[in-house]
Amino acid sequence: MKASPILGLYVITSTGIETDKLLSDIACAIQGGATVIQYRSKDADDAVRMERAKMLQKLCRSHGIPLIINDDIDLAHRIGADGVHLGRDDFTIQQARSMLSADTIIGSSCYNSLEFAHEAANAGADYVAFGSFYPSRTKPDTVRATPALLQQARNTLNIPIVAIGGITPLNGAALVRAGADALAVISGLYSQDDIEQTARQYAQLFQDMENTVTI
Ligand code: TZP
Ligand code: MG
Repeated sequence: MKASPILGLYVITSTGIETDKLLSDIACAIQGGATVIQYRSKDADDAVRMERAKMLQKLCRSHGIPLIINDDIDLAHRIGADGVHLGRDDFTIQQARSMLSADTIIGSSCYNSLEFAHEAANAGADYVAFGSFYPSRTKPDTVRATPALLQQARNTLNIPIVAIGGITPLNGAALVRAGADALAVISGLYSQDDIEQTARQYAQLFQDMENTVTI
């Protein structure tokens, strides 16, 4: 599945909800235009994580979009996930690559560090993520990244760039213009009553950008 680009609306699962709700929220996000899903679990035990990951994988596969597992290389390996996303405190990219198949997508959190992003790219990361760009309800204590950093990254990296942190359909346009290939979102999506419609608004930002570029 490596050919799948990390491009567009990248939706991360919500925590602290039942499996049915988790799946139905993601189904709505996909209907609205999500193009990448990440399973991020901070609360469930191993058995529940495995069950949820497999169900999400089935859902994503039925729509031809990649499922990325946050942090947990073992889980990614066991279900044959399309990808894994690593933070600075998780495994290194080299360790992940040695444990996963060559075509597994590996993403790396780079916070606000272009240097870290270059290291990740050189180590074989398939995409990098920067953030938080705006105050994040999900991760209030993160460092702040800027659109200028995205522009620099755009000019010096040739792998997809993901922006994360407090992104809404309103403030996301500036990040797409600055060079983000994908917007990763949690609360900006789930805080809204209509997840499908909100996902559509995020997806529209990429459509708008395409229209601007081709005019
Ligand atoms: N990494 C940086 S900010 C963040 C993560 C996982 C949380 C993003 O969630 P939200 O709710 O879209 O700000
Ligand atoms: Mg992590």
